[in-house]
Amino acid sequence: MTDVDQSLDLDHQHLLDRDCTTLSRHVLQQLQSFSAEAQDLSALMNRIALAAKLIARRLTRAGLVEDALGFTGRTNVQGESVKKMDVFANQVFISVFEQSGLVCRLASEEMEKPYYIPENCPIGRYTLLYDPIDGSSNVDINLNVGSIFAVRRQEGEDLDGSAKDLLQNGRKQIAAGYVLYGPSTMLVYSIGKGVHAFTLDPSLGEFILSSENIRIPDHGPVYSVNEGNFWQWDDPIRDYIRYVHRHEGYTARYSGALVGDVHRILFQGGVFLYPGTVKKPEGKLRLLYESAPLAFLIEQAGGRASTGTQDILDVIPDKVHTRTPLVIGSKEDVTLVESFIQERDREQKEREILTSQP
Ligand code: AHM
Ligand code: MG
Repeated sequence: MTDVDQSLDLDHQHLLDRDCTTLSRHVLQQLQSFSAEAQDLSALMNRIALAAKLIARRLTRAGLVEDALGFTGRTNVQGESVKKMDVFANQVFISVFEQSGLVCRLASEEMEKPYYIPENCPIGRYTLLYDPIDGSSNVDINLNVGSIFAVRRQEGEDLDGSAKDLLQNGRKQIAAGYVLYGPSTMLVYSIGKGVHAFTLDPSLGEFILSSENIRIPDHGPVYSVNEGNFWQWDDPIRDYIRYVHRHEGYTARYSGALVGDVHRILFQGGVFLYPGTVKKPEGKLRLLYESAPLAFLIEQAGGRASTGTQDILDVIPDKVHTRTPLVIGSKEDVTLVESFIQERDREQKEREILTSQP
């Protein structure tokens, strides 16, 4: 064999190796085991990938299909108008996990109470938490949307169906990630061993590894927030935004879909904020299936996620649909936002001390 033949051979080998790194194989490689739990996690991720492919297929053809776009006329448990795509995507996850033997319960933005799959419960010791379509307002205008997911072990028997064991902090998540439906469909996940991105190759119908061990920059130029809410924020958030307006090196990016905005920040650095507002003091985003999964992922990539005063992964929800303010992204940028809040708290304390003195 000549040198040229040999290097061609190596190139082919490299490309083939890459094409063979599918999601389920990657999970097993990460866990370095074929234990029952490793097999479960690999199968779980495979099912999530199937849901992602079904949703991506529907989104790709949405403008051509009857009844794919627009509102259903109903409102969900959060009082938000439900879109047909929300209902479709929610059902996709249910269908994909039925008869899987993997998941006993599913909890989602679109369902008031967790959905039980009784035939899975004797063996399926996991719960899937998910937001089937994140950024629904983008659906009808053909812009990027996402799905967000997390997996937790079921603790106890949950005989009364109250799902109390879900009301624990985000460190209980054993896997988390999102799917981004953009120019290509990407699935980004972590099982607590770094963050890895897969791109759907439509010709193979498989998610193929595209970036491994992603690290978020410690600081980045992007700040991502709905500035239309400026009048509704507390002073520290307004002060932070004034700060970025007055300093060189910042750029605003806000797509209306959290997954896309966080994806940009994961790769390029910066910070996404959805703080509390006058109308929604806890912000808009839900802890269990939006903020906590993304916090798990961003921490795994070396970033931070905070409510402004507490790490998101330490927050204990009081119900399945609890909301929290969210500040997520590069370490230094999240810490900077927090410093404005701490400064206000310090000033408040000083004032209290002064007024309490005789
Ligand atoms: P959704 O899951 O109902 O689509 O709501 C979540 C979305 C996020 O993707 C996005 O960051 C945010 O809501 C946008 O809200 P707003 O229009 O208030 O800026
Ligand atoms: Mg959502």
